[in-house]
Amino acid sequence: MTVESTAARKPRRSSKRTSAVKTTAKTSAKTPQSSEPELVQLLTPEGERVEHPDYSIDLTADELRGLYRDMVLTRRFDAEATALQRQGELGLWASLLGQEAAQIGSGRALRDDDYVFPTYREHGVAWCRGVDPTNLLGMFRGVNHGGWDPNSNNFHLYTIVIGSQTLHATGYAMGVAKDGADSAVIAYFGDGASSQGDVAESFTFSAVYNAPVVFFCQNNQWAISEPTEKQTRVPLYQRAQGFGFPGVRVDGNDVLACLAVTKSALERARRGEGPTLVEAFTYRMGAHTTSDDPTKYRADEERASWEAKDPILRLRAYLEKEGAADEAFFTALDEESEALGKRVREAVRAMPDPDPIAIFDNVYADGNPLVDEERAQFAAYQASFADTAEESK
Ligand SMILES: Cc1ncc(C[n+]2csc(CCOP(=O)(O)OP(=O)(O)O)c2C)c(N)n1
Ligand SMILES: [Mg+2]
Repeated sequence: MTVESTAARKPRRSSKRTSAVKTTAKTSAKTPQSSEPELVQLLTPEGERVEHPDYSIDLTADELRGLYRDMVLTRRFDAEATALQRQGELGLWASLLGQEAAQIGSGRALRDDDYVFPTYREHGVAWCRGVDPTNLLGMFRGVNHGGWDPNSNNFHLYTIVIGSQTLHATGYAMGVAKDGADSAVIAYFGDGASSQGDVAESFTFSAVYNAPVVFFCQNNQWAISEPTEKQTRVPLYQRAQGFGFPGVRVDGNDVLACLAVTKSALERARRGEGPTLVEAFTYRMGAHTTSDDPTKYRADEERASWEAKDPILRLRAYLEKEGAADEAFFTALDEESEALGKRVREAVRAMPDPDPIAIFDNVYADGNPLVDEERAQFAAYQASFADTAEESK
């Protein structure tokens, strides 16, 4: 079962200028393996454009380069964060390596007035929303509880409690509908989260209330050390059918397909037709977090097979084949990447340690007697060290 296609766009004439190259498909899409469920793909791992009967996309060379730049910079930022954790600058990091296309494709499908509810791994979506990457790192360094104002970019704070943000998104979407707005809401979650009761509840509520929400599941094949087979007996996108809304599986390593499918689902939500489940079929190339060692539970061959489907390499192959990007573009992007890495590194190292007592701030909007008591106890405890320091003088 797939969602409806986006409205057919007017075919554009291709120009000789590379800046106007079209992403017209040259070959017909085939289901990757006949035994596998349908998977929407517009760009093969080899960088060939293919057609899909329900989804079309028509991007300029400029837009294609933009998607490529987003993915490259996101990957560079992610690599820097992993390195910073290894150097003791961050307590933890959850890498998005391998999931750049799912995040940039879906992130670029959004309008500014749409609202995003992420997990803890949506660094690429944050990038698309204009959240400064350095703001993502405060929580992972342990110096704040979030790091940005969700309402500045319509990008909610990272959520660690697995699946809970799908309920927040559903409630928010019901509010959007009541306001009569035509914006949409998107909730990100993982294959593991799909087993949570919260996700099932949000599917039920959003379906019966026709909430304008897109459920974007990045099936990266693993929930820490648990494979997807331990989450479901059916392909995840088919779950939606039982709740009464459409589900679609998209090649999560194909940025064009992720963009087209998410756009279509968002438009459906805007039209008041209710939720859609998008299953982006992808792979977590790195560890679950920097605290995890995936060699303990998965084979090297599996990772290697997904390396051949790399989302960035396939778009680069396409850009080069089409003459849509030249060496100067790639060189300039390399330099921009290094500058981003340096900026992030310096910003993290310069983050001031918070006053320990600040942990009690913002627990309740209007204060709470128990929290006040705990704050006072902690203040006395801290003051006891000052006395000791005085005595030892
Ligand atoms: C309610 C809840 N249960 C358990 C955990 C511990 N936990 C953290 S990440 C994770 C796995 C999530 O897997 P998935 O949803 O596939 O997302 P991924 O990490 O692969 O992006 C678990 C079980 C948690 N954070 N919250
Ligand atoms: Mg997962």
